[in-house]
Amino acid sequence: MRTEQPKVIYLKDYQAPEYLIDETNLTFELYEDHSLVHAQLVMRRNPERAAGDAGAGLPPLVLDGQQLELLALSMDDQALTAADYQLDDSHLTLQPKAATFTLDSTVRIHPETNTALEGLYKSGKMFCTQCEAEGFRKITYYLDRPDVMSKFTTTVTAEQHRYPVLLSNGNPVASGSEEGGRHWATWQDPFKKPAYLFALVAGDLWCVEDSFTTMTARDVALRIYVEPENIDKVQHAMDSLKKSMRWDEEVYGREYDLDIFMIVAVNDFNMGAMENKGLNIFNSSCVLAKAETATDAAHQRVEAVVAHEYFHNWSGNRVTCRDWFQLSLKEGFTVFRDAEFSADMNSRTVKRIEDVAFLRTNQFAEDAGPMAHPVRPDSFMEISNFYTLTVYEKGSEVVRMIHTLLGAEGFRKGTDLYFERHDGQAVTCDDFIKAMEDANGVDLTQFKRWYSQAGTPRLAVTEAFDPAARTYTLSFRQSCPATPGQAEKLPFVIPVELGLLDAAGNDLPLRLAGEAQAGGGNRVISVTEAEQSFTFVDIAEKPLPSLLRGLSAPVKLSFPYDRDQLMFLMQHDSDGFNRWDAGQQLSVQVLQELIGQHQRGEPLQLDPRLLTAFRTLLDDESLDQAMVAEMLSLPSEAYLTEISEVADVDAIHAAREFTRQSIGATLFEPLLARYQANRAISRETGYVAEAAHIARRTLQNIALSYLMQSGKADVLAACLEQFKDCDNMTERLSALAVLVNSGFEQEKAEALACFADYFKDDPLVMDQWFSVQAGCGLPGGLERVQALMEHPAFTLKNPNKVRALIGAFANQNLVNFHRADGAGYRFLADHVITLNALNPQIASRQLAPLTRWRKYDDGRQQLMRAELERILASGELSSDVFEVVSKSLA
Ligand code: 0A1
Ligand code: ZN
Repeated sequence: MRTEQPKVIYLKDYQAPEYLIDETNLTFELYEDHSLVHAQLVMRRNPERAAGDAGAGLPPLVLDGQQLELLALSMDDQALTAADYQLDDSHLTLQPKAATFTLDSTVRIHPETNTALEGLYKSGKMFCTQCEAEGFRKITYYLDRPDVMSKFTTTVTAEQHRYPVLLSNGNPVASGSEEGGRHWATWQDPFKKPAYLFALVAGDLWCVEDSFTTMTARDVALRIYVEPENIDKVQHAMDSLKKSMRWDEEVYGREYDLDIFMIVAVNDFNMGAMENKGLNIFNSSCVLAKAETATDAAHQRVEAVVAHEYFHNWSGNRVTCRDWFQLSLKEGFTVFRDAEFSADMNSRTVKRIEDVAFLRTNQFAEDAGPMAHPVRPDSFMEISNFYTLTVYEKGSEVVRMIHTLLGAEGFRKGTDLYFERHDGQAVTCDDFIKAMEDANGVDLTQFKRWYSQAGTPRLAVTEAFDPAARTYTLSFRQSCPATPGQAEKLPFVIPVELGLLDAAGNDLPLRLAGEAQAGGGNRVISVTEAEQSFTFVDIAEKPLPSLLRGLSAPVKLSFPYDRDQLMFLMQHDSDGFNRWDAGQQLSVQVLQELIGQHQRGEPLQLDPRLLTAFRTLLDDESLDQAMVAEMLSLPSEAYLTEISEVADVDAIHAAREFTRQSIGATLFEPLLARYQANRAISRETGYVAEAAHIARRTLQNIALSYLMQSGKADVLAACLEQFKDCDNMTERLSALAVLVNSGFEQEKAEALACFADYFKDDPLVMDQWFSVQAGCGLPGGLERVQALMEHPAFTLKNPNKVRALIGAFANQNLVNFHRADGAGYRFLADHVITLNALNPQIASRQLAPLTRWRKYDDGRQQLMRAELERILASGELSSDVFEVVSKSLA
């Protein structure tokens, strides 16, 4: 906890470390009421910093350390006493006498009471660690910064009976028993690494074992460790791991480098997973999956997260970050890598649609709020607050744009050079860009503004057709709103992938004025100036532009399409993503019209063209069912909020619900036909994990949710049949969600009770049960959530539970959370205050919805601010919560 205001740390103050640690030898003694950590650090003066030493002597050694009880300290085998060092809350300072020395320390720590889940802690009965970003300093005194890379050898000792499995990074080198029922194991990691990649696990775990033969024919043992009751939920993760390993060899030429690769599933984890060298630790929600307990979406998330963490072995571990401002160096790049992997394993277009919908709803909102920051931030108080959508998702978009600009081959040349040049180093985003430039002979100076300027750029496009000259001109005007600390922005490099459609919907061959000949019908142009025009020649009739295909840049594009043009694009655009996007734009226009009607107190009147467009989709059996499902999904309330100047929560909810009802009523027949056909196949084949079946189930469940709007008894019967008679969680949970959102009170209560009874011992399934109810937009949402907080399966100590109930309520149940009397805000603030003391990282993340107060009407603004102020005044705040609250109120 903080006693004074946390310090702001600036990128511009970066200095290389004064000392380096060549070897780190750790011994852990794990006990039930404390643990001991012995560290032997083989250290030397950093030659880079040694220039002035001859005159000035050696600088002090300042080690990081928090919540450690120092029991013994010696330098070169000389015991040190309190007079030889200074100790405060977060540092141990001492004076080396020689440029090389060995430091030995012993500290006592308390994993058994560590609820922050950072450093060494207990999750249930097992010990585990989480060291990124600055958790290692809670384990021992150290230079806890990513540019200090060391070779680690780790010995773990523990009671054999309770902790038969003892793991750490690298390869196992020795093990044995001790008297008194204890045993030990030693692990050695041959690769130098920063402390944030350190990991240790001790527990009673079972594992599934497999192997992988690398591109150079080396055999790697693969092991996934779980608590015994989960051993039947590991195969999907193992399959995903093997696919990831092969894909990284094929697409990036990257081979795995140790003899063993391990994954451990833990129930209490702040994030999704962690890429510790050779020993990935996963939130169990991102590794466990089987058809009966995990939805299709959950299976896909497991596949993506397994890949993400595996890919970090090169983009993050072999080449790591110099400092935490460079976080996107590893995260943006690795998200891009995992997104491309998922695109290759599943439907590329659907993956892109999902990612863009998420980016637009959530990252764009972050970039427009008080915590907005560049992909490479230039200051922070608490680094844990910067594991953000901007660093991850926008960072990935930035890498995607480089890929778009250089092409797949040029990009690969760039990554080859990057890995070759920087293997074993801790580097910067500039180094990444430099490798791209050098490998391709290009200048990315202006492009780098994507790393330093925050905010979502606007790109307004207008057209001019000259029939006499047969030219068609697109004029672009870019701008970027001010963000905290950045009033003025310079123009970005915006790659715009586009096509021009003729009256039949075909892409016209494209030739820009001045070019010798026409190319294909799809190309990328770079908008680099504040205002810039591009003229296409040989255009006989006025075309319809398809702009920013695949969202080729993370910007907000506007073009004055009318609804008929959007319907045309929905049907004809050769780019699947833009067909979806045209549908979204049509829906947005229609919904915004309804929002206006609601605000003026007029009767709601839905533009029938939306229904026509949806009917066309349902009637065309040749379309990919996954695409149909995506296109039938209306923009979420959260997205409608993001694009509103002032969000009218009630009007948005009313407009969207009205539209859903109209769709259910008007398109009842075709929806029912699709539902019945697809459900019949589900019954016939049972659960099949393949893409076509996933698509079919998605469409089936969307159809069911619309059909249920009718309130018809037949639909209720179908829903109950699906709920009871299916063999998988995808169908069961969808049916449950549809029931929960319906007015069939008795059936709803029975289904919820029956589900909870059956799955009460499976925490991940219970998370889904909480979420479905937390997200229900019917009146009384807050009271339902408050009651669920008392449920025996709920605990504030488990981050997944907090996210499933409190997080789902505040982020997905907007009408209830934003209740006009502010009770939703009070509820959230109360729990943030409690969580602040238990788990600061989780507390600060849950705060996000309150930070968006500027989006709402005056009354709500005041209520939200009042809660932020109440949190600020509530006592000792963690740096995590303090930073977010104080920046939100600034
Ligand atoms: N590097 C991990 C994310 C991660 C970050 C912080 C954590 O603890 C506070 C845990 C995981 C990843 O990108 O997957
Ligand atoms: Zn990552």
